Amino acid sequence: MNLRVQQALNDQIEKEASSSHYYLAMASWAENNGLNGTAKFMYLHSDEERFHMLKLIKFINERGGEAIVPPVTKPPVQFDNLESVFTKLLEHEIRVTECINNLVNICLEEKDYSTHNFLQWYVSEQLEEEALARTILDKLKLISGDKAGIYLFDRDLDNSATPPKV
Ligand code: OFO
Repeated sequence: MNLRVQQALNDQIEKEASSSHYYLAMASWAENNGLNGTAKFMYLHSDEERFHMLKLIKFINERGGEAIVPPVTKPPVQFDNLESVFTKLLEHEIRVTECINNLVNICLEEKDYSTHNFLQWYVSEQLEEEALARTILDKLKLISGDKAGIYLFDRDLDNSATPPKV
């Protein structure tokens, strides 16, 4: 496969692995702070990012390229509060969207239309993830640190979290 595209896809594998680890750290923090609904949401989100990584690995290898499994960097252990967790999640997703857009652009420059087509799934996924993060953050801003509100918010997340799409 085109080596520039392969390198860019391998870079994206690293981003998806880091995302999975980042959300795993958020899940663990939430679990340790009595926020079981948030923990469930983040564990599932972490699984989803791992699935995004696997999908890239398989795509590269199936096309005769060489996927590289990256080392993972240590994510934070502590977060200030729930609003800060979801603010970081949204900021992270916005950065990932920029990376996906850049990747799509490389495919166009290299005239690799099948990888371009494959990446459209990621383009839609990023739109959904950003929208979800914004909706959750809007709710947290309404609650504004109110303890009863946080209890109900966390319970709602517990009821709404669903396993990743595969
Ligand atoms: Fe992989 O979708 Fe979020 O980062």
